[in-house]
Amino acid sequence: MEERKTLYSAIQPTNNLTIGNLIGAIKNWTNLQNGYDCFFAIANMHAITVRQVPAELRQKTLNMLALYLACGIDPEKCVMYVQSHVPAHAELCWVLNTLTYVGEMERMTQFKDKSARHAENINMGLMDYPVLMAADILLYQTDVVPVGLDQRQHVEIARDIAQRFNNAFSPTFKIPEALYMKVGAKINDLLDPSKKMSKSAENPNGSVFLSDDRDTVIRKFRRAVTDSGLEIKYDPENKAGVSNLLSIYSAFTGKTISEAEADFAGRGYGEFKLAVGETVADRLAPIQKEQARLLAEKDYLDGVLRSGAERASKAANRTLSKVYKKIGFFQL
Ligand code: ATP
Ligand code: LTN
Repeated sequence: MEERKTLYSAIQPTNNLTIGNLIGAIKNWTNLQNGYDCFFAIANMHAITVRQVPAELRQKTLNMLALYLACGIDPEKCVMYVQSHVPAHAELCWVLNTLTYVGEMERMTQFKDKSARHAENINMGLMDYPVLMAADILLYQTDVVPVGLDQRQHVEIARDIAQRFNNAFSPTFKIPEALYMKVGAKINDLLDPSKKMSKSAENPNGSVFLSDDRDTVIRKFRRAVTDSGLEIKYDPENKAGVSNLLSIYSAFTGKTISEAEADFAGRGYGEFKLAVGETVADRLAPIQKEQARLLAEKDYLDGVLRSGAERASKAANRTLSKVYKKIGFFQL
C-alpha cells in the first residue's frame, strides 16, 4: 500500500475566527482529513508575537479547539494539539534561525505589515515568525500545507530553509508544498473588497466572525460594498465586492460560481446581499451551537489535547533528534 502523505496546518488563537478562516482554512481541512495523516495545531507561540491578554489567550485556545471539532475535524483521524505543548517547535526554530538571514526576514510582507500596525512593538518574535512556522511544518516531514493565499510567502521560505539545511548537512527534511483551494483562497473584507478579510481588522464591520449572531451577520452583509452597476457576475477586477459575495455564497453552499450567478440572475443587489447573509447565518448557527456544547465538556477537550500533544511530540522528536545528530550536538 502506498504510504499516506502528511498534511500540516495551524491557526493562531488571536481572535475570534472569521468566515475567511473558515473558508480558506478549516473547511478544506475537513475535506482533506480522510486522505492524509493530518496535524492541526493551535499556534499560540505565533500568537504572542503580538501582545495578548493572558487570560484571553488561554480561553481562545480552548475556543479554537472546540471550533475545530465543531467544524467536523475528527480527533480519531487527526492530531490536534497546542503548539506550546510540543517543545520541539521552539528547539527546531533555534536551529533553523542559524540558517536564515536577517535580510530575508526583513523583506517578508507580513512582517512589514505587522511592523507598521504595531510600530510600538516590533519584537524579535515578530521577525522570527516565518522561521517558527518553518519549524512547525518541517518537524512533521510534511508533504502538503493547506493555507490561504496570504501564507504563500511563508511556505516558500519554509521550503528554502529546508533545502538549505538538506544541502548543508544531508537530506533530512521533506520539501513541503502549499495547497490552495480554487474557490475561497482569499475572502475579502466586506467594506473594502480590495483587502483580505482579517480577524484583527480595524473595522470589525468588514469581517464576519464565526461568533456573530444571525442579526449581526445579516446586517454586515446588507452593508457590504458592491458597485454602481446592476449585474451579479463574477469579475474580481471590475466587480470586487460582488465577486467576493459570490465566492462566499459558493463556498457556503457548495455550488460553483456559475451556479451561484444563475441563482441571482436578474435580481437586485439588495436581495442578493440579504440572501448571502441568510445563507451564511444559517450555516453558522449549528457550528456555534456545537462549539458551545463542546466548551462545556472540559474533560473531553483536555483529553483531545493530551493525546494530541503526545502524538505530535513523538513525530516531532523523531525529526528533531535527526537534526541534532546532523549538526553535531553531542547526544547522551
Ligand atoms: P490576523 O488578522 O490576526 O493576522 P488572519 O485572519 O489573517 O489573522 P491567520 O491566523 O493568520 O488569520 O490565518 C489562519 C488561516 O486562515 C490561514 O491558513 C490563512 O491563510 C487563512 N485565512 C485568513 N484570512 C483569510 C481570508 N480572508 N481568506 C482566505 N483564507 C484566509
Ligand atoms: N502563520 C499561519 C499560522 C501557522 C501555520 C503554521 C500555517 C502557524 N504555523 C504552519 C501552516 C503551517 C497563519 O495562517 N497565519
